[in-house]
Amino acid sequence: MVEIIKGDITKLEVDAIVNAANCTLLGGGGVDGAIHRAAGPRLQAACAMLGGCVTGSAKLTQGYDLPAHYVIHAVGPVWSGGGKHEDELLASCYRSAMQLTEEHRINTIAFPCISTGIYRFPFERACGIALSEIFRALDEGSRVKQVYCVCFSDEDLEVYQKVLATFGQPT
Ligand code: AR6
Repeated sequence: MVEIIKGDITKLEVDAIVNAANCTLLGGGGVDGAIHRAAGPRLQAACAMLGGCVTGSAKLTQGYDLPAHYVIHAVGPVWSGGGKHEDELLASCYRSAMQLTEEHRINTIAFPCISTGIYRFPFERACGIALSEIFRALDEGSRVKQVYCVCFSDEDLEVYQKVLATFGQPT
């Protein structure tokens, strides 16, 4: 089941939340900053051991002080017009995150809208890519039972739900 919800991803009681991180994995602004603040300093210490992460990929840590058990740190592309493989790199983030759910027995997962804030990826386009990859993983027999796509504003929620409706699943 895929649900689009509005809220603060750091509050969700799920097996894993996904972070919109950068290549250093050492924290930043936006949802990354919020996740690091809520998880406490042990998250930064764990991230420092990971040696960074390439764009389009993802790495996993514990959730520490978060209600979520794990954080999957995914590095989305910076939008620079669409000619630098941004679509493929964003899709690859979602695929990498869904792959980690298989390896770590994750049944419930929440994604923020990766790359659509500081990295400026066009929002509606990002929603379509996210849902394509999420539904592909579910169709291929993923163990995940529940996926939340978390929006931070009413406007984003409305757009994301409109895109979900085009995938044939009721909102
Ligand atoms: N819960 C859910 N969504 C949120 C939250 C929250 N607490 N806070 C922000 N968003 P961004 P990016 C939404 O900028 O574009 C960092 O510095 C926000 O409205 O967090 O991938 C990293 O270290 C937007 O829709 O991530 C990188 O350097 C979405 O989360 C860079 O920003 C993603 O916005 C990554 O940029």
